[in-house]
Amino acid sequence: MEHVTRTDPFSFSVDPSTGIVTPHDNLIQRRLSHMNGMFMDQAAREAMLEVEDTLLYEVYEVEVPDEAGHLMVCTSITYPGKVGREYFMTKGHFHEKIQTAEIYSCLRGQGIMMMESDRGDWKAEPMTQGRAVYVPPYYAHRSINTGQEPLISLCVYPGGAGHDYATIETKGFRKLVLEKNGKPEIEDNPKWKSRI
Ligand code: PAN
Ligand code: ZN
Repeated sequence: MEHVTRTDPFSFSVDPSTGIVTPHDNLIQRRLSHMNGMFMDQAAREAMLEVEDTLLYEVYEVEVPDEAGHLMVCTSITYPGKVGREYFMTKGHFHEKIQTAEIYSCLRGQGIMMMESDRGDWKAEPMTQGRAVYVPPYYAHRSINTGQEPLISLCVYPGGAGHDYATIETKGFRKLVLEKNGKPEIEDNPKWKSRI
């Protein structure tokens, strides 16, 4: 794969049905085995893992300098499915520079962007084709696919923002999105730990 750090003007294409970016520099693939302790139903996850290490989501990245002034750009593709009652989702993270925001422009699918601030405030916004979500500074964010097709977004965030995964890995999100009577429902996470 071509690997360059772009500082000259350029353009790229985004296939809205697959989320594939052309050209791209990195492809991140996250599977069930990478999501240790993140889904509520551990037994359901283990039973699934015995059969297959399912691909949950992918990120196609365009490489630009990871420094202030640039805009990091990627697509995020979360596949449909559930672990127990919980929909497939991304790990979720705060930005390392917590005062940096992000835009998710949804190109395909149905889902929820779960956001939670370092003070414990939370908000769930719908993700659907043609709708964009603004993730403000100080908010962790996770995309959750509640539909039947891939949930695809184009993400843009400041260079140098960085990713803090450890906080969510250890404390979780305050709210979970679980299926109840065939529909997504927001429920308290029994394992959530306050950051304050
Ligand atoms: C997105 C995310 C992408 C994958 O590009 O990185 O959706 O989710 P996780 O990073 O939580 O695994 C973004 O928010 N970048 O900052
Ligand atoms: Zn982010």
